[in-house]
Amino acid sequence: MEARLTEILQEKFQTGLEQATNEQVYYALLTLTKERIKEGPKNEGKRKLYYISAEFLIGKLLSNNLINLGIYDETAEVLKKHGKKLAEIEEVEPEPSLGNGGLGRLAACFLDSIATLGLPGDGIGLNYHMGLFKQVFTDHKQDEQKNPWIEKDSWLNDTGISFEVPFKDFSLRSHLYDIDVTGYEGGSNKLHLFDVETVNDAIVGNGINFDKNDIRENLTLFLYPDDSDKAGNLLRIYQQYFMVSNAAQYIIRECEEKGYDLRKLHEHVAIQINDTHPSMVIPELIRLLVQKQIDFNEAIEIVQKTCAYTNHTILAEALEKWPVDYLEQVAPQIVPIIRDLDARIKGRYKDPRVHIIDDQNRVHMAHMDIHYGYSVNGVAYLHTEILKNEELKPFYDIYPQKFNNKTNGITFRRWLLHCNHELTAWLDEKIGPDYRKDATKLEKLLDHINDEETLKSLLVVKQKKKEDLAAYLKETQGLEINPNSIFDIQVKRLHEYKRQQMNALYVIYKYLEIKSGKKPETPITVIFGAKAAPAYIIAKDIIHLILCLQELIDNDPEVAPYLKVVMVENYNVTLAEKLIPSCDISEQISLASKEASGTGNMKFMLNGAVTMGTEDGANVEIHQFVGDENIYIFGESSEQVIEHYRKMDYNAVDYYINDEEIRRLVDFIISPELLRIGDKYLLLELHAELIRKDWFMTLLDVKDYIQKKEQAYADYEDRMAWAKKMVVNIAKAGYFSSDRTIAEYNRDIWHL
Ligand code: OX2
Repeated sequence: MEARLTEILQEKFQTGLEQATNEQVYYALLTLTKERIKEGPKNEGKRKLYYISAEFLIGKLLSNNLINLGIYDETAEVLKKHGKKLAEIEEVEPEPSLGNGGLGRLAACFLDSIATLGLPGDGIGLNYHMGLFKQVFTDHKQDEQKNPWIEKDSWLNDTGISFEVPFKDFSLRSHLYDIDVTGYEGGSNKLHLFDVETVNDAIVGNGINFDKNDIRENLTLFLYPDDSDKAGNLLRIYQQYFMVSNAAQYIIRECEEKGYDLRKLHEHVAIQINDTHPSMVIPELIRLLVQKQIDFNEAIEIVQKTCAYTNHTILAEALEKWPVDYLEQVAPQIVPIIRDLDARIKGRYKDPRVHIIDDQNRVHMAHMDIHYGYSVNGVAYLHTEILKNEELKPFYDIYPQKFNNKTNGITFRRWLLHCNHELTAWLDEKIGPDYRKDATKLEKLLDHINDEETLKSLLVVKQKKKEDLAAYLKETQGLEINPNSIFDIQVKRLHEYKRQQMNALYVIYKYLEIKSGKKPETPITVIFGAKAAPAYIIAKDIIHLILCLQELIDNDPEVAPYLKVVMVENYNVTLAEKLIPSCDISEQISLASKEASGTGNMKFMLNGAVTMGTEDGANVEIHQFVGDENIYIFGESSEQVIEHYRKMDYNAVDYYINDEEIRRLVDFIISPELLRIGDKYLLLELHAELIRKDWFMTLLDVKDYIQKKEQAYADYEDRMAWAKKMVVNIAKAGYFSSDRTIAEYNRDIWHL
């Protein structure tokens, strides 16, 4: 390894390891790693999976690839010998910005596990040049900036493969780039990212503005471009159709190259439709098969036996419904197919709730997936039950056999081995390395739960990670946090249903308590990280409130020694890898029934944080695994919440009027202290929203939440008892390995 690295440095930069800069070493390691992957085994088989997704939030790849190739330690050693630190070299790598949140990160974890299990399965998506926006804070507000991440030398390999994608008035040529996906001590697969040959980065002006109508130049610029107007909606349809047409053409081409009979496509191909963004692959694949002289009815049957759909949310606004005339304007060739698919359903079922095209002439993408795919899955037990019994009940009545649950998981390579070397070493020492290949082996930890040395050394590991985070935030963001405080962390996209606003109300509560003389025994640091969709006003107001609270508390000498609030800027995978290992309390406080699964909850648990959560998503399963003693559960249940929606009996204003304590916290949002710091209009807007609308029932659960947090902070004081909770959380995390999830997908859906 050392010899080759030296050689590459000579060839590329005419320098040696000692003299090379961190940048030069990074690019040399990039080259070396790509060579190793190329020489290594590839996963193959008779049936292959194609996981189509609008997002792949893959994070930096160098360290993960080194770990998976089994050369991480060797590389670190070699570098050390020459006065270099691998951790510093990692910093050089730009983070690909190809995803938004849990859905995209899940896709990345899945690719890792698919490769690790030796299954033939590739990802297919788009190569967004600016990705999701980069978040910067100015005047306590979120600003969006472009986030270019593609460099001349990167993980992208130019394949030279290109397809023609026909739109109504023009067509576009694609260009395919591949990223190798390594498995842990296993074979590799690929992530295929399609780009447009004519894309033009230069049309992006200030912030993230660009001409939405110039499809030839803008199609692969941004992930989730603003869709608050018609041009934005059309652009999203252009992106989706471009993605799936390329996917379908690529899949057919691969099958033809291998000499497969396209009439038996389903014997060789499984397509997983990740949420509804890729749903148009169904009519597109039918169209292309018909072009290959396959009979229309037969093409439908083939596609039906090939495609499976994953649902990630019950939030109505996220279930895509495209107006037929928008589809006509973008890709008219698939509209007659969709109409035909719909007519067949209308002929069979009277119930308008299962029709594909509704009476307002909109295409319900999920409905098309369910009728014309062979599997529908939710992403956690509770979520799948809600799909079957509430949201998609009319479909479940027709096709009970299609519905199945696949509780999400996370890859332990990134979320333990890579991000927490100290905990990994501690585990190796306590229980040996078997858990690396079989995560359920973590349970062996329970044998040591009464061993004082074990508990103490675990607390030492946690303390080290807190110090690491403090140093990192100081260096990269200029934020100062106290490593001897409790780290209470909520990091995820900003959305009202996730209820960052409820956590902010807790901060207000604590601030007022401290002002009245009640000081916490151990200081508390509440950390937030979240991006708000650029057009989501209330989400941005919540960020504004948090940033105002941060300033207020920082400048109050009475409070600052005991309480600190920080919102980290531009929360992304790289930051998550630093935040999660340091966490004591993991905030998973969505309104019950609304968070389909959550995956951050699993990452925190694995790293020894204790969950503060509602009975929602995968929290329900975490609760079952760790037991009442090792999790803080609060708030109304999903049944109760669903009942409130059904009866429409939740009125935030009643809580506000009738409960003096709640009123005091909510009114603090428009207190003179905060109005002096923040934007009066935004704070008033949020205040009014909480009282008049509060769609996600913050005020319903806030008091129970406060009480449970107080309980958790009090329990934290007994360090040994707390360490036991940490041990149980780590020991029980094995179920949430994405290796388990993928094994289930393969057993029940893909049959690779
Ligand atoms: C997210 C869900 O909100 C989250 O609960 C889940 O863990 C994740 O998907 C992975 O399944 N966009 N993001 C999601 O759903 C949608 C739509």
